[in-house]
Amino acid sequence: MSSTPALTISGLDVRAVHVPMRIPLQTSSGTIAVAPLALLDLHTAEGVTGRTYLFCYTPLVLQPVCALLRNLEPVLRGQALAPLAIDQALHARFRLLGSKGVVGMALAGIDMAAWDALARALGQPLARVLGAEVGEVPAYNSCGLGLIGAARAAAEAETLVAPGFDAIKVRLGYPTLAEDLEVVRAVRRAIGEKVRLMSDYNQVLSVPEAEQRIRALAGEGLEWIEEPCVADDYEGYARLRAAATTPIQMGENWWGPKEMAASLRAGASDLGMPDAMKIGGVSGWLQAAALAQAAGMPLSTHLFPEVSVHLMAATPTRHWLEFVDWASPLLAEPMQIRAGRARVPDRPGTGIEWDEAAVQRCLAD
Ligand code: SMN
Ligand code: MG
Repeated sequence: MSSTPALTISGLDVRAVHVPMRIPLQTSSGTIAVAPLALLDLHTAEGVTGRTYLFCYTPLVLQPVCALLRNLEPVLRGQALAPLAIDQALHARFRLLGSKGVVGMALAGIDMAAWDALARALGQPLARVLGAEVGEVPAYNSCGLGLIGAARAAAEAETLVAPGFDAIKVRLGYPTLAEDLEVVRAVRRAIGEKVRLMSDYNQVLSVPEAEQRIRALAGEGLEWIEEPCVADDYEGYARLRAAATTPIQMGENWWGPKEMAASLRAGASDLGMPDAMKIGGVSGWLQAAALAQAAGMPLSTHLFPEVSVHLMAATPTRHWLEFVDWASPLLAEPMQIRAGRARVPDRPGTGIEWDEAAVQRCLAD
């Protein structure tokens, strides 16, 4: 029997890019028209390279994330490529500062790139290395449908279902409940009864406002109502949830599995949707998937569809993959969704390869 040699990390290349979004996203906390991405290439002495990207939300944070990653390169060089051990050691190194925010983003990037390198070295898709089958997962189209008013939202909704999606997400949090209702009804008329409609408030309501709006939306057939209030008010969410008939969704702001565990203990939501970056990369996701399994909670993903499709395949309570195409312009083989389903790519690792010419065009520094 042959054995695969252990790998040793030899370097980390980090590049900052600004990728124009096909459909800019207007949320209740501002418009995102350009995706600020940090691209990671984690090299090993054996010639295998692991890749991933981080979505930095705002250009203001892109360079600090890249600078921290570059500062970590000497720490990583010479380390054995064992993602769980690296993750533990890096979190220990930042224990006094804490590992949320920029630190958490950088550590998650290293973790995702390390898992990608490991799976590539084994010649298997990441999902298979995690013990999952390489199959399909249901995906909803989350590109666009920002706060653009009823008429534009209805027209955009039609373009989002056109490629074969049977689920999409609309952003809410207009100044009035009447406008929220008008938008939901206009989108529903445009897509018909069969398409599932998720909704997202991006934390804009107070708990009393949320109670009122959630009650008013009860008959609209929404698949879920996401982040109605500030994300860390787990007690407030528990009160809302007790009064709601539509499932309450949250999780994209759980910084690590411990925050998810606290949210579950409080009974804050019916559904969970950790973000692959904020939850702590692949290593953090594995813990999140176990927590969800123990709690019987359906788990969806947030952004990063290329990595998340592997994570979903390995999640016993898998629910919906959030599809966004924000990194697609940089990828040699962008993710394809067929009939509303995302397929785990049957390639080693996550399947992320850069389109180098496109990367060069988008370089931010
Ligand atoms: C979202 C995430 C990231 C940027 C803008 C909006 C949104 C979602 O909360 O869940 O897609
Ligand atoms: Mg959201």
